Amino acid sequence: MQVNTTQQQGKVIVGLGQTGLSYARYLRSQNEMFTVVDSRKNPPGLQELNENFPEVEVELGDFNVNTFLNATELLVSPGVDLREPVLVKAIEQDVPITGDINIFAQKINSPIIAITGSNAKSTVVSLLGEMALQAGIDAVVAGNIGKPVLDLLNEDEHKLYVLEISSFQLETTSALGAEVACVLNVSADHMDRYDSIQDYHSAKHRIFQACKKAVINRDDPLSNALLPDSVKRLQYGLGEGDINEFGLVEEQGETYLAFNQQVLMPAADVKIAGRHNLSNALAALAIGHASGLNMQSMLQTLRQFSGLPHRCQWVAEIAGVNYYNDSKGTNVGACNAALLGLGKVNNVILIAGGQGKGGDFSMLEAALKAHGKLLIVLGEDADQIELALDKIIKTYKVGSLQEAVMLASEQAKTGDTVLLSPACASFDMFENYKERGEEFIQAVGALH
Ligand code: UMA
Ligand code: ADP
Repeated sequence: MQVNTTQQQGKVIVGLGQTGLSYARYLRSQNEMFTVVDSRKNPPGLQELNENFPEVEVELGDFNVNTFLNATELLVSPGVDLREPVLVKAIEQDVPITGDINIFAQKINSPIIAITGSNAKSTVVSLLGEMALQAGIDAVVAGNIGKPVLDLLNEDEHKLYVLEISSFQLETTSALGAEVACVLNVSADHMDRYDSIQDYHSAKHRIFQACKKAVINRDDPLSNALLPDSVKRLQYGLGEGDINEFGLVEEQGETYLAFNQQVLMPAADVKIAGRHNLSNALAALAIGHASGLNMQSMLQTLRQFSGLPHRCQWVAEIAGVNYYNDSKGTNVGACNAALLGLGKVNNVILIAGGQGKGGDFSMLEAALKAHGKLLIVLGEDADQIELALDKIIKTYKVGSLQEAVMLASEQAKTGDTVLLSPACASFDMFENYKERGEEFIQAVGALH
């Protein structure tokens, strides 16, 4: 009798990057049979898969619809769009689809702090990870920040999981059940992946499914969750706030972080710079408080945490000009926050550009009018940025980051700030945002 091999394939891993490899390790630990598919001919995880799982069948190139329809379950990587025709067909035919966060949440018993948002996710989850450690709690940070969550299942169960979760990961998550969930903010990003901002917003709000407590950013109505009364809510924002809320208060000319309108610590003692980072500090305090973290440990962390590289990272002062690397500013909202957070009156030379992901660059008009001195654009969507903004600010187009830094240094005067905050993804010219940031740092170093 001829065996129909497609019916034997069991689970199918879609995408062979970091998540795909973590699915493979997980399924192996469960003694499950699986196939791996990737629409690229030479996906990043191929060598590792071949070395560690030589017997596993791998299908590369155009997705084969039969593989998808015959799967007992599809384990989808976040980079793969659920609007892919083969996935649409599989969903229509009720083939079960899941993602790594979904599987993880069903396997562990310890509480999860779940954080999403268009910007500030990595900063806030890192702060919370540090706060928990400072309080002596065995916590681990994972997810979109870089460590695939399923790899945590190979370790002894930790006491607390602080997860950065992207909208892509939330699309395949249906039963998170976080102890505390938060959408930090929503502004247009990944508009090449979503049909509308509403779809993007809906994906983000899946983080609240079955959560016990929700933390809401008062300053961003799109972070507000529609939840039953049984879910406790805690709010934060840059204003004073109400009873049992986190905010900022002014006393004798000084700004303080506050809870319940009572002073906690001077805002000036928060080590990470810029007003947007005060919002991030308050977010971490609110989420940490809702999770039961000790207040003194949290405040101590805010005094010590110096921020992550590539996020408004101070690089150098040369001839009275400060250079900042905000390569992780990969969308318009992030660039806007960096301009508002670091800029003084018309003293910022902004270097922007790359892959715009459908973002609306005209949203930068007000911040550039207030803080911009010059705009230098490069990369795939340079023309689009120039078209949107050259009527309000003098704009130059260049061919490389080195050229941009050189031009910026020639145009800058004492007291100015040169800011790389691209408002775009980096993949047109660089491996990733880290490589772009490193090149910027090198180019600034070469100015000495
Ligand atoms: N692939 C296909 N077909 C497609 C798209 C992708 O086959 O149409 C394949 C690619 O060929 C590649 C594999 O899928 O082989 C890559 O998978 P992936 O893009 O899901 O990336 P991973 O390596 O699994 O990394 C993912 C996250 N990447 C994305 O969401 C794009 C990482 O976030 C995350 O750190 C990692 O899982 C661990 O959880 C990165 C990211 O850019 C940092 N995230 C976006 C962001 O922050 O804006 C959401
Ligand atoms: P994410 O993980 O969501 O990308 P990061 O913490 O890595 O967030 O920060 C990415 C960029 O977002 C930073 O480089 C900065 O430009 C911007 N940013 C940081 N905090 C905020 C905020 N509260 N609101 C808007 N943008 C922010």
